[in-house]
Amino acid sequence: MKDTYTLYGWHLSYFTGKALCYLRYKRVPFVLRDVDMYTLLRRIRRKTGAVVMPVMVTPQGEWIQDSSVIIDHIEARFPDSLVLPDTPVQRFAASLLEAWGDEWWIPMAMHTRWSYPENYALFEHDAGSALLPFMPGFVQRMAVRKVAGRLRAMLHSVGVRPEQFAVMDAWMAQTLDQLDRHFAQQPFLLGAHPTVADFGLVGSLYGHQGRDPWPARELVAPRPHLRAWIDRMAQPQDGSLAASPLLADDRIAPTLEPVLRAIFAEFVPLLQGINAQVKALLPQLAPGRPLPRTLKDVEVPMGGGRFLRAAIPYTLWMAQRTLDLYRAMTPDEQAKVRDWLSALGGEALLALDIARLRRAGLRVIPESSAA
Ligand SMILES: N[C@@H](CCC(=O)N[C@@H](CS)C(=O)NCC(=O)O)C(=O)O
Repeated sequence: MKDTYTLYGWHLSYFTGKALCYLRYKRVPFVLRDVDMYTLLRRIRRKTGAVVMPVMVTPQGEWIQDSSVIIDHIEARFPDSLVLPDTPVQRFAASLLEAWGDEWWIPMAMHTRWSYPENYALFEHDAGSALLPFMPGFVQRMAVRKVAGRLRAMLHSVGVRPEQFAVMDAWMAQTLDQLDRHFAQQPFLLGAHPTVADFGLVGSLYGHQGRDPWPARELVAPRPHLRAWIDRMAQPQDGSLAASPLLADDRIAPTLEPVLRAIFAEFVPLLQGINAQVKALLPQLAPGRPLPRTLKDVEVPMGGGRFLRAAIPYTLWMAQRTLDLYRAMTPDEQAKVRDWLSALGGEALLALDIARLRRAGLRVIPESSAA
């Protein structure tokens, strides 16, 4: 067991699903350990400064928090089936899709779980036995009620507000249809093996829409190609998958275009809105201080409607990762990315101009003000 990694998390958890599918695909020797109350409130808090999951512990005893940093860590040590494409457009698109899957989908995941009471029994069972494995059921249920209360308290902030349900439902129906059509043609988002794009998107779809009873039955089961993709992501049976190619010539499948256009029309305005608030705050921020976890509301397009959610500065750190990949490219590669972006209406992404950010748990610290 000396080379074994430990992933602390729950199947219920968005970002645990992402890290879990990734570690399985990479064939990394690891065990998934449930997070109990002591681990969540004491060990993880002490090691990472946040009450959060997933966290991965390396064979050397290092605690790594954040699914993207977990992926970075493993990619550097297991170079066999890399999940960031080599070619410029696919590389940039994969990273952008990861950020979108991680951040844009949070309201969808929270809505499909918490707006439908029938999902609670699974949450209560799984979270209860994970949190307090040796306690009687009624004590477990009390502990779960507390955790559920904490999560429900976040609903308004992430945009899960009754007056927005119709817009979210319409958006989800349309996007899930687009993804179902795409997966009817392609095994994964960019071709025949998964990339960070797939791991980002599977966060919401594995633990929430794909596993909670209401959305699994009402949203995912009617879309069999989407269901099959979630299952492929969760159980990558075939070790030869990594050798299967992405689309040739740095192409992106036309079936993904509607999704990408929506990202440029919706997610990029979200980034712009968050960035504007962060810029306005910078002059008042003491050096080395993290930005608040959430700021004021941002209003963005969503499908045919409008959507309000609180700005989360962390989201800019994910966008910074994508823009860093662009900055590291040769001028020729950058030109290819720019051409691709302008064909899909996405040039504004490159003009974002984010103040350099460092991550600290679930928060970010502007480097210009860092001590
Ligand atoms: N961006 C982080 C996010 C981790 C995260 O938000 N985890 C959720 C569970 S899926 C959590 O623990 N949230 C607690 C909180 O937001 O206070 C990652 O990629 O790992």
